[in-house]
Amino acid sequence: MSDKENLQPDSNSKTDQLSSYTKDSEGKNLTTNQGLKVNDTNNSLKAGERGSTLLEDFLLREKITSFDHERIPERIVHARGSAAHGHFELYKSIEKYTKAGLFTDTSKKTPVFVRFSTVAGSKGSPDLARDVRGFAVKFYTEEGTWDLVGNNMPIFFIQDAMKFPDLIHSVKPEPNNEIPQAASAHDTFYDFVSHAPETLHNHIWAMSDRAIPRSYRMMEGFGIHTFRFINKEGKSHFVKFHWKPVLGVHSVTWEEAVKINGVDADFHRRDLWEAIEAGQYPEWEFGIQVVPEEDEHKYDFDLLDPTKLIPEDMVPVEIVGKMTLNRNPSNFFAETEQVAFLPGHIIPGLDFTNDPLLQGRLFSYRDTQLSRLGSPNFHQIPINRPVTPAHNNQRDGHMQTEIPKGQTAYFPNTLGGGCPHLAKMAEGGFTSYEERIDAKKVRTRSESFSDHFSQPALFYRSLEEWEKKHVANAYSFELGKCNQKHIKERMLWLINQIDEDLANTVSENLGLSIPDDIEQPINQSIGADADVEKFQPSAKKVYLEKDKSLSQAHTKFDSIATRQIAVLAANGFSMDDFKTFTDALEDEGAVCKIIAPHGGTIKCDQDMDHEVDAAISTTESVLFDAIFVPGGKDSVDKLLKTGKYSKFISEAFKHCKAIAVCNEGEELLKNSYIKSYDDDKAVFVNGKPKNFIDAIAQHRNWDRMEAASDIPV
Ligand code: HDD
Repeated sequence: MSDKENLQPDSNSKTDQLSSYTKDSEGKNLTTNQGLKVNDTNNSLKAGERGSTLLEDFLLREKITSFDHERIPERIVHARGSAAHGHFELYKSIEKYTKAGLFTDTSKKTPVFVRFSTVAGSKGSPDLARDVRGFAVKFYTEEGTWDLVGNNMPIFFIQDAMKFPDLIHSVKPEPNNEIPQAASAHDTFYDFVSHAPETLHNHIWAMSDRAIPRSYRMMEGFGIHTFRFINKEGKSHFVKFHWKPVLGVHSVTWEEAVKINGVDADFHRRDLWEAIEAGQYPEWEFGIQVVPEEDEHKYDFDLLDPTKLIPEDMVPVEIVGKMTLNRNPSNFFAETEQVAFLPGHIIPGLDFTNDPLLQGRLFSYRDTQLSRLGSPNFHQIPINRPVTPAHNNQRDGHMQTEIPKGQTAYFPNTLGGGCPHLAKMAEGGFTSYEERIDAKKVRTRSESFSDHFSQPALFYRSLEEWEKKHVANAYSFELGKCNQKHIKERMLWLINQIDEDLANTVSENLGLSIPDDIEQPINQSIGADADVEKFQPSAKKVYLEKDKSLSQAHTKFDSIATRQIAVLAANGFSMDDFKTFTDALEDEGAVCKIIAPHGGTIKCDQDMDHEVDAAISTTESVLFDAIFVPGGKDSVDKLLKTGKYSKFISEAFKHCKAIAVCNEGEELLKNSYIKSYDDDKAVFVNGKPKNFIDAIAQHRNWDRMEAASDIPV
């Protein structure tokens, strides 16, 4: 602990607390960890100029020992992640459902720390892997810390925590050769998936565009499990939690994802960081789906089954608050790496349900922090400290940093005045919801968990044609990467249970036929002596034809804020064109970047210097949302001489992005691989900035997808 950093204008109880732990070396001497001022940190102590290094060299030993132990184990899952600080605000009290302070007092701003992640890859893996994204939120409330540890998909792969190690072992790199990194497209994953039909729902989401988001800022978040809200009267309601991004839900295409991973493996990390640094704070609205206790058995699926969502058409999401991320961490390791999320961290007004996946998580997360952070005192690490004081009789352990005073460390006591004393419920004391239980102790799975096909089918039916095509391509890619024919055939049989057209397309791409007489996909989620017939997946049901919320075609398309626009220009570009477009784009919050044949500056036709944001050799089309080419003969002639500009614009067209060109700028379109753009609703030749802006807000012109697919870049 040392110098206080200046409090920032957006400070809150958590950032104030963290500031007392931050240190700033500006203007300070270099010292040892003991505060001894160091005169030379470049040379070890030697027996003569060319002699051996002395054991005595305590400066060398301290420096090297610290370095040798810098690394801690990476997270077993979700190792790759990025995080930010912010706050949560409540729009309206929901005290009829919960007594939690953050949900009843609209004047409160609750500090949050949020970490986004991929699941399968290592800490250094690329951001654009096809994968589920973690969406973990730590609410530092006045009643204690609440961790909502969710994902960007509303369901999970498995129904019981007991299978989690199997799921993860199957998707991680194969144990004999540690291949492939951050990829599910391999035999062991599909060996597992094809024998565990409960995975199919989350799996089809992972095959959809949701698994390759455009930005962390443009994806939804879900608590997944059904939780309980408990109100002041002690009444319980079931609840599912949702985060809805204010910028809408948008993704890149698989082909872009593959390229982005090569060009900028930190694409999502950089995007989050830069948006916050630029003051374009990411925001999500917080929504709840509430189901009264008495409706627990009303649905065609079991609310305790984490592989099922509650369609929003059946139970609408009620928006009750908003989260804003407005501050980047000061230190990646201290905050983003050391933050420890535990689904078991809850507060009065919330409780768990018997979802068997959630129940197992309640054990796993505390346990994993012990090996990751090394001590049961991980809650004392600044980022993990609650903003309310913690008092109990837990003591000692590695890296204890607190000095508890007094003679007693037990309860009850008289010598310590009975302190710390228990909290009555009226004082905010936590008690578990008194759920009635009258059951046999059994190791089994509920039969109500056996419907594995209805919801993947609902998801697929709800998608637009372009989304369906992406799903078919993803299955074809992933299974195409598998070597074992029997695994692919089993998968084809299962996909066929979801949708026949989908299975036909994938089978054609794989060059395999869909087996109609394979051994039934015996659900291996049962014990060796269980009644196999009883646990077969039940027949597909259609209780809802479509649910709009499942398709990205129905998200928000009303903003171009934070969108990255490449302005292709060289010396002599038209200042009028440039100003007309970039002013309009920047007024709407877009970020325009000049991509020139070289770095430094370029001159416009009015002889003004303009800073170049990137030389064409250092950047790629896939990093941008749209392209603008101002006119100016000299400029365009230079661009035409550099082949990469043609690739740049062709690629943007292929990926269905908006393109605007002015005057001579059209030559770039004519000299690209684009065959026809006359009738394209997102290509503008001497068009109005407003129309270009509207097209960018649409994210992509998917109507172009088929026509652009033969572009060879
Ligand atoms: Fe988990 C990390 C999300 C099931 C065991 N999980 C972790 C993180 C997220 C999730 C977002 C990263 C947190 C961070 O940023 O530090 N996990 C989920 C969701 C699940 C889920 C949404 C199902 C609904 N997880 C799950 C199960 C188990 C685990 C069933 C074990 C039985 N998860 C872990 C873990 C991790 C973890 C091994 C690794 C690092 C950590 O906990 O802190 O304990």
